[in-house]
This record gives sequence, structure tokens and C-alpha cells, in this order.
Amino acid sequence: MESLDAERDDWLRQITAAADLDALERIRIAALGRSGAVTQLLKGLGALAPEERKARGAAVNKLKEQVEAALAEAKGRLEAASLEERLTRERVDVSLPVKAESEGRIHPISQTVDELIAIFGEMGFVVAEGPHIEDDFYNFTALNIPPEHPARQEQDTFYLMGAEGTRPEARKVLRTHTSPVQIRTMKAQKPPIRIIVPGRTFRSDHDATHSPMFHQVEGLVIEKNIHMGHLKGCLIEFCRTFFDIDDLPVRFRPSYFPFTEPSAEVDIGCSRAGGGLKIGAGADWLEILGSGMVHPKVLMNCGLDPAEYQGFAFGMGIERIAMLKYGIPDLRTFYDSDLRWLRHYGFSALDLPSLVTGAR
Ligand code: 2U9
Repeated sequence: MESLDAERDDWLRQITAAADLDALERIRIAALGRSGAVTQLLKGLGALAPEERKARGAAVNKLKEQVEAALAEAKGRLEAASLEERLTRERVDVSLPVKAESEGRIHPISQTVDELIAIFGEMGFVVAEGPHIEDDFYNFTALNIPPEHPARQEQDTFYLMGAEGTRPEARKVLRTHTSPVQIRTMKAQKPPIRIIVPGRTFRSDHDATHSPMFHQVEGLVIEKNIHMGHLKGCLIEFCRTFFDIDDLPVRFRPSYFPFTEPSAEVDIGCSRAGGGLKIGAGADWLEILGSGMVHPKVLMNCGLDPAEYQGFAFGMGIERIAMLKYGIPDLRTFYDSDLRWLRHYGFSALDLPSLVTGAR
């Protein structure tokens, strides 16, 4: 019987010498393809006498296995070499100077949200999100908003059409604040809770200072032994960091919201001398956000015992604080998609907000 050693040595030599994966694939086809040399040897077995076929069959199959093993080894080696070559060739030079003013700009709303996340993130808050289309329960009932409250009226809230005869409280609403996200969070996870909720909100309201769609950020802290002192410390720190004025005067004024008790509006010091507006120490006050201790009924609506857990919450309009910080005079321009406006008021993508850079 003719030996297959020379044949095997030839294939193994070729495989070892293959310069790349394409060359290796050509060798595989020449050996093991449908009309490859080794395949032909296997096919030829059928023509042999049975006693000859056994010994020859074992030898041809061994040859086939050796060629397959050599191909697999070479494939692994060439793939690793190819990856190594690409990693060297495609390396990013991080020391190259950036293209400082590339095309895009960050919208002031996005920038302000990023700044809020940086400031509250430093205080241990995490971001929570929820749906824009809400159930009456999460948007109103759970928040202790009574049936006769103006926010529940048709002229103040966008309701989605329900089927004929849908009960009013079964209709879906476009959320009028981000507060339903806090309700969902309290129902889904145990305290301690420390979240901020930036997002779109919708009210049937349209004039120079109101848009039917606007953005809010709300915050919620629920823990044991939380009191008004925590609320005040947190919000004073926020105002001073956001406006980057260390001694910014901050004042808390009693107020009313159905979902907090007691409630307080927060004003910052400003000066209106000469017709302009300058934030900082001055003779005047500017309302900036609303806040309060979470109402016991709201806690109970979420399955929490007010004797065990307390918390505070706050809310503010993002357009409003962005206008004050960046001197944007008209609310409606936020949604015009005017590129000249965006080039003027927008931010560089490289200007990443942090407590050091973004808050100013
Ligand atoms: C839960 C409990 C309490 C959120 C709060 C305010 C006060 C507030 C307004 C500011 C201007 C909305 O954008 S605005 O019109 N918000 O004054 N928001 S306390 O209180 C909550 C929220 C959720 C469960």
C-alpha cells in the first residue's frame, strides 16, 4: 500500500507557510473541499477490495484529521496575528488635539439637565425616569390632588381619548409633572430613596411664559428621621452651586401643595436695579423652586408608614432656571430649532458638566 506520509508532509508544509487567512482558505478547499485531494482519496476507497479498504481507510482518515488539526491551529494563529496587526494599525492617538468647534451644539435644556445631575449626583441622588402617558392614579390621586383641583380640569390637562363611556378617572393623561415617577419609585423599592427626576411635562397652557410642553426636575428623599433641616441644607447647597455664588441669599417662604406638608417656596437674592436682573445679594427676591415635606397621605398611598419614614421633595422648571442662568430672554425660542439661536446659546459637546466646570 502506497504511503500517505509524503502527501501529509506536503499539506502540513503548505499550511505552515500560509501567509494569511485567504491563503489558508485556498489550501483548505484544495485539500478538503468537495473536489479536494483528500476528499478524492476518501471517495476512492469505495473502489477498493474490502480487505484493502480497511487499512487504506484508516490511513486516509488519519491524513484528513491531521490536515484538519493543522488548519485549525494555523487559523487560530493567523486570526490572532491579524487582530494584533489591526490593533497596532488602528490605534487612536488620544494625544491629538480635539476639533474644538465641531458641528453640533448641546441644547441648553440638555446642558442644564446634565448640570442638575452632576450637582445632585454629588449629593447621592440617582436619576429616575417614567412614562409621559400616565394613569390618573399616579399623576393625581396618589399625590393627594383632590377631584376639584384645577390641574384635573379639562382646560389645564391633556387627556387621551378613551372609548365611549370611559370613566373620567380611567382616562390616560399626559403627565402634568414628573411626580408620578416618584410614586412609581416608592411603590417599587424600599427606602432609603434619593432620586431626581428630570423630564418632559405637559399642561394645556400657551403664552409668552408657558409652553404646552416643558421640562421639570423634581427630587425626592425618603429615609428615617428626615426633617425640614435636610430639605433646607440640600436646597441651599443646590442654589449656590447651580448659580456658582457661594454666599447667594436663599429664603424659604411658606406655601401650599397638596402633596407636601409643610410646603415652602424657595427664593434667591437678586437685584432689579436699573431695570435688569442680577442674581446674587440685592434688595429683591426671585422665586426659583417649590418644596416641602412629603405629605403623610402620599407616603401611605405608596405603602409607607409615616411614623417610620419621612421625606422631602422639590420641583422646578428647567426652562426657567436655564433662562435665569444663561440669560435667555424668551421661553418660546427653546423649541424653535433655530440653528443661529443654538449656535449662540448652545454648548460644546466637550464642555462636560461637573461640579468644577459644568455648574458655571
Ligand atoms: C411626591 C411627593 C412630593 C414635588 C414638588 C413642587 C413642590 C413645585 C413646581 C415648580 C415649578 C412645578 O415646574 S413647576 O411648575 N413644583 O413647586 N414640586 S414639591 O413634590 C412631590 C413630588 C412627588 C411623591
